[in-house]
Formats: sequence, C-alpha cells, structure tokens
Amino acid sequence: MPLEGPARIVSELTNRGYNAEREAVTRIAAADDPQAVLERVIERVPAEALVVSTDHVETVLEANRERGAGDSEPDANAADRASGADSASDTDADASADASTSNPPVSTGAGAEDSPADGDRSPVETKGSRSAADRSVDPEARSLEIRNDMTGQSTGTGEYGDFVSVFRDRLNRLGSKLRGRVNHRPATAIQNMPGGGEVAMVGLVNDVRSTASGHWLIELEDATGTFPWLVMKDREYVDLVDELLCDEVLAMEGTLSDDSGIAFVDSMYFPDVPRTHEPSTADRPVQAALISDVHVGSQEFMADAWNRFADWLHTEAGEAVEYLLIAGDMVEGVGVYPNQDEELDIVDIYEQYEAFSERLKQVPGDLEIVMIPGNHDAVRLAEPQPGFDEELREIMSAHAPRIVSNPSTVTIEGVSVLMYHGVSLDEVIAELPAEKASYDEPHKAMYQLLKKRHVAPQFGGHTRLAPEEKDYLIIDEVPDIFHTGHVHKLGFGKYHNVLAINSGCWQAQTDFQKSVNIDPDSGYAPIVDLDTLDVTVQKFS
Ligand code: D5M
Ligand code: FE
Ligand code: ZN
Repeated sequence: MPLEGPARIVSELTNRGYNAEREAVTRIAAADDPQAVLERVIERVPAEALVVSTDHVETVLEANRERGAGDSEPDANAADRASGADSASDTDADASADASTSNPPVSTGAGAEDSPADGDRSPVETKGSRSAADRSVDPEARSLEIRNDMTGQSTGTGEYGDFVSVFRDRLNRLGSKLRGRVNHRPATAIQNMPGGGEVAMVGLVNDVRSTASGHWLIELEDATGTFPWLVMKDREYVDLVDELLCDEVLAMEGTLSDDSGIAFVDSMYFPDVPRTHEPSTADRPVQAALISDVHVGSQEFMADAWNRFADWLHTEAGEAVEYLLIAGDMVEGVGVYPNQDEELDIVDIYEQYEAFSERLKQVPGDLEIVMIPGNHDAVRLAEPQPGFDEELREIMSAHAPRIVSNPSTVTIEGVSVLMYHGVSLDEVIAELPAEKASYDEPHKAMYQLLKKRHVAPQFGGHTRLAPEEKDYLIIDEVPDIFHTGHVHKLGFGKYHNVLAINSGCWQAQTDFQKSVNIDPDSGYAPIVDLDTLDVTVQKFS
C-alpha cells in the first residue's frame, strides 16, 4: 500500500507495534519517499521504544540530507505540505496554512437555539492556525472520566419482575424531579378526594387517546394505580399532547370532576432541563470529533471519506482534536435487517471488526477514543447495551479506546457528554409532528429526549429494552453535550444550553434508505470546541 498520507503511515506504524507522535508522522509524510523514511526510522528506533518520536524521524531525515540528497526539503514547511497534499482535499479548511491564518474562524453557530443543519454549512473553516508551540499534545492536560457505564453490571433476567423494578426506578427517579413542583397525590387517593377540588399527580403515561368530541384522554400510572386526565381541545396545553410518548414520566395538575372520576388538566410538567443550566467548558482550547455509524463491512462504507478524515486529523487544522467519540454502529454487522447480506462487503462479523480496527489505526495514536455500541454492533440489541466483549475489545485494541455501554456519559476536561446510539430517535420522529422532530432536524428529536430526561422513553416499539434493576436510560444529570447517531443525518443545536449533536455517518445511501427516501449525511465530522461548545463541521465526502 503506498504511503501517500499520514493516516496510512500511522496505520503502518501501528501494525508494526508502534505509536507515533503527530509531528513524527507529519514529517515522514512530507519526505520525498515516505516509505523509505518509514522503513529506516523503524530500523533505527531503539528496541524498547513504543513511540516513534519526532527526534527518531529527524535523525533519519538528517542522515538523508547529509548523504547529499540535496532535494530534501526544510522542515519548516513540512506540516503545510502534508496537509495540502492529499488530506481532506474537498474541504477548504486546510487548503493552505496562510489562508487559515488570515481568515477568522467560521463557526456553524450552534450558539443559537435550533441552529439549522442544512446543506450549506460545509465546507467550513476550523479555527485559525495555531502556532508551532501548540502542536505538541500534552497528555497531562487531559482528563477523561466515564459514568453510568453498565458493562458487566447487567442484573436483568428478562423476567416480569425486572420490568416492574425498572419502571418503578424510572417513576421514582424521574418523579423526584417533579414532586417538588406540584402538590401531588397517589392515583388511588385521588379517586377518594371530594369532587371539584384541585389535584395533582406524578406518573408514567400509560395511554393517550382522543375522545369522540376531540379532547384527549391521558391515563397516568403510579405505584398505586392509574387515573385518567382530560386535556380539553381548546386548552393551550393541547399542543403538548402530540409530544407525549408512552412510559414517559410527567406531572399533571388540574381540577377533579364532580364525581372524582376524572381530572381536567390545567398544567403539565416535564422533568426537563432547567433553563438556567450552565454548561461546563474546558479551560484550554481543545476539540473533540463526534462521529458515529462508520458501518465498516458495508459495500456503502465510504473509505475515501474516512481516509480524508483520518488524514485531516494528522494535519495542523486537525491537531486540536484530542478526543474522538464514536456513538455506535462501528460495523455493518450481519443479519440486522432483512436482505442486508446483499449489501455486505465483508460477511464475517469478526472480519468486519478487524477491518474497523484498521480504520481506527489510521487516526493519530495520541487521540483519546471513546466508543459505545449501536444496533449494528455485535452486542445484545436491547438497551442498555453493554460495551463490547473481550474478544472484540482485543480486536479493537489499537490506540486503546475506552469501550463503554450505550448509553454512557464521558466527561472530557470538565465537559460531560451523554453518548447514546439513538434508536429511539426513529420512534420520536415517527410519533411526533414534523415540526417537532424529523430526519432533517434530528437534533430536535434529541431535544424531546432531554425534555423527558430519558433516552428511550417508549417501551415496546423499535427500541428494545433489557430490564435491569435500575433504569440506565434515565438522563439523571444534565449533560453539557448530548451526542447521538443512528439516523445518519447531521444536525445540531442547543436546548436549554445543552448542545445536542446527531452525527452523520460514513455509509453512502443503502438500497433500503433509497426505498424510504432517507438521504444520509455521509462523510461529515462535527468538531466541538470544548472551551466554547461551538461546533464546526468538516466535510470529507
Ligand atoms: O439506521 C439508519 C437509519 O435507517 C435509521 O433511521 C433506521 C433506518 N433503517 C435502515 N434500514 C432499515 C430497515 N431495514 N428497516 C427500518 N429502518 C431502517 P441503521 O441503524 O444504521 O441501519
Ligand atoms: Fe447506523
Ligand atoms: Zn443504528
């Protein structure tokens, strides 16, 4: 394989058991004959070295120069030439270092509520160029902490009792976010209260149906029983009814009918994210790339786009990216959908992960990588999904990724990121009116999950639930960033100051997607500035 780009070089080095400093890779890539330089570097690195350093490379380049090659280039421009050579050639972002110095950074502006993610936002510029001094990454400055990883913690047996426990936990924990806000009573107590009085209840939505006269009847359930609540069609709250999903937790306040058989809703309360939420930010300029749905093994996997992305990460434009978060669907998997095998490039699941691992090796070895599984991955389909098993971890061990459950929360330099693959988004999009959630604006569907403080409220639809003692799908603490994938559409925006990002994918349109008019956003990498939570999108397709 020709060594025409940094990604290939790092991949080659990793295959031979070496990690490498970014600058070392950049310098090899910039040499006249990268393959020869790489071979010589490997011959000359001390046997005990695990990392190929810039000094190792420089020694070889120096020796070449002394041998009077004459045509070898001064190092000062090495990084620029490497970035201009073949990386991300469709983007303007790194066309030249000069351009990025003079242009102000262009942000696609997730600063605004509901910032649209339309086709015009790319290609865009990343931050202005950084001084050479910024180039070297300082692992000491990093911090990464995982919370709510349930890998190895599964207690569920799939028995009826587990369902009782998980829903009780959901009602308790989400209910506690509501109980202080209303003067609530248990369902059975409400039935015995005098008619005509004010009443409130915290419960799970059991059923939503319209009445013959166009009003809405919502049955709420708590630990004691159920009670019916009526939303009159002319009330302002009627607009909220079309957002309701079965099994979400909310509170209602209203007036009891004369016979205490039903209550008329005056107010509805959702667990929600407080409007006053103030996100944490990193205290230095550092970026994270949030991607998902790589689908290696599919005939539609976009190798060229991935190569450009990996190469770009090695350039100066990509050097501030120190974290790579991957929200599921690493591989295409087998037997996920009917007739899927007709579109497989690699039919063996383990070979798919081997191939994915090769893709992972292309990115800089100094990136911190966090991965959760998706519905195409080889773990149980029901959520929460534990992180990959030992055999798969072994296959994907290059660059030592953190492999955690779907969902999990990772806090990087103070910024908490809730990672969830996103299968429930299909449901939210199917159930809600288009202006509230659609494939074109997947981040709005994410807002609904934040409002409900649960990543997969509805049980029994697309999303399969593995009942555990505790409900791992609750959004207990408000994240600073909510990262999902799955629907293969790129979209981001802010909801009560939480940055919601649905990453696109690395798979071109499949026959199925064509048949249902899904037009995927393939080959984009949203990049978040962790110090400002601004987003820029890099296009590689
Ligand atoms: O899902 C990618 C998107 O496409 C997601 O919105 C589900 C949808 N999809 C793709 N294939 C199917 C089939 N066969 N049935 C239903 N929905 C589908 P992903 O998880 O990447 O396949
Ligand atoms: Fe996917
Ligand atoms: Zn998926």
